[in-house]
Amino acid sequence: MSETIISANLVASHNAARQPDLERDYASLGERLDRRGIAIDVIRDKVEKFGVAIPSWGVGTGGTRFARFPGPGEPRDIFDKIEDCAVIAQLTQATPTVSLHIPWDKADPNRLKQAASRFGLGFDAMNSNTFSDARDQELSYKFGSLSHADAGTRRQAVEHNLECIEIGKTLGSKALTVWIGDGSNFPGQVNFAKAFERYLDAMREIYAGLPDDWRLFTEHKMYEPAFYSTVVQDWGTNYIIARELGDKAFCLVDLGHHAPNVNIEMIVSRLIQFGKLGGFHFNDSKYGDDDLDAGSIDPYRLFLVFNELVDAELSGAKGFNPAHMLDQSHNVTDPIESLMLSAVEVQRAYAQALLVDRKALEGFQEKNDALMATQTLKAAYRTDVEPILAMARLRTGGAVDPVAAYREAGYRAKVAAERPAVASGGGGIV
Ligand SMILES: [Mn+2]
Repeated sequence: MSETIISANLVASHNAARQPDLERDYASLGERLDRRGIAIDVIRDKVEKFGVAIPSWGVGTGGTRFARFPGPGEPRDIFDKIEDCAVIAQLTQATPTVSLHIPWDKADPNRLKQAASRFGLGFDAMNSNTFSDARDQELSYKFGSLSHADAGTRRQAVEHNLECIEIGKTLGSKALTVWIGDGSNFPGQVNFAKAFERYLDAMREIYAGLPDDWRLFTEHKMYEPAFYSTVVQDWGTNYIIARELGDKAFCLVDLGHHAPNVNIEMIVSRLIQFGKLGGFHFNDSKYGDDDLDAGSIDPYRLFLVFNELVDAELSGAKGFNPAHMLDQSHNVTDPIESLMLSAVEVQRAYAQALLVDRKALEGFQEKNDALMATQTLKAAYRTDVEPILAMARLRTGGAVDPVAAYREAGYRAKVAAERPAVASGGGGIV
């Protein structure tokens, strides 16, 4: 039995007070879904099994390139971060794993494993960092890493990624995510083709160091920090990378890493169709890579992404096994609260997508009935699935209302007393 950080008695009394209303709401929704030929318990079971990883860097307060305003009780190190992640997992029962970032989270891997398993947490994909310089690093990444003009700098970046794999092996991770900030800020600064060729050569070396049961995720991002050209800037480039490297290489889609108005759900469909969808970094944005909470700006888009994922799941698309992870920056909210609600939002989109009448949708598509086809999606999206999500949490030991339980527990005030405030800290977002 894993340890819990929030008192189990507190969660139990929180739930007891809400259970009668929840049971009525669940029964009522169950009856309405039954009329649509949907068994509510089947949806709930799938939601209970659905997990999304928490990024270790997400539990600290984020910032912008102008400033960072630290919050109270920020984690001081990876062990504090693991405790914050344990709170999120306990109350939502939706985040069974943590995704580590090296070197930010560097510590004795056996200690890390022990700290996480105390709370029943596992480790998701490892994340390397060659977009900033670590302390005591010999060569700088100011002008790039895996695509750098200098062979020595590329070698250093390759070695770092191989080290991430080694650490991950001890932790039980099964994937490495690589995102680089390489690119240029001025026309003419970099030769596009040469930089990409150098990147591919370096990635081939990293790929060669991957255990047989691991996957390599490459993450594209249109711009920032390189504001003129970026080496891995779009899904087309990312697809080329995955195809060039081999069967263990897949594309990772961060929802904030596209141009405005880009049809992300169609990109997702393409990657599924050609067996190269590796996983997601969920977040939301209004303008660019805003890294806002999942579903906070455009929940319908999140639903449409999940519509593609559920379609692939139900049709048994070959090799379909995407990794789910949040990747957000919390500048003005309590990161634990934002991450709890974001995990729930991702579950919500999944549950809604499970409600799509796919047979009817296919019929409308075949008959070119655009209006009814789109209404079929809307009917699923408009369904308030909150009772399903809350019931899943209740049954698995989470809190019916995670934020309310978290506030009742006074966790933030407690850790604020234990963890001294820091003026600034690592808050990079990728
Ligand atoms: Mn990301």
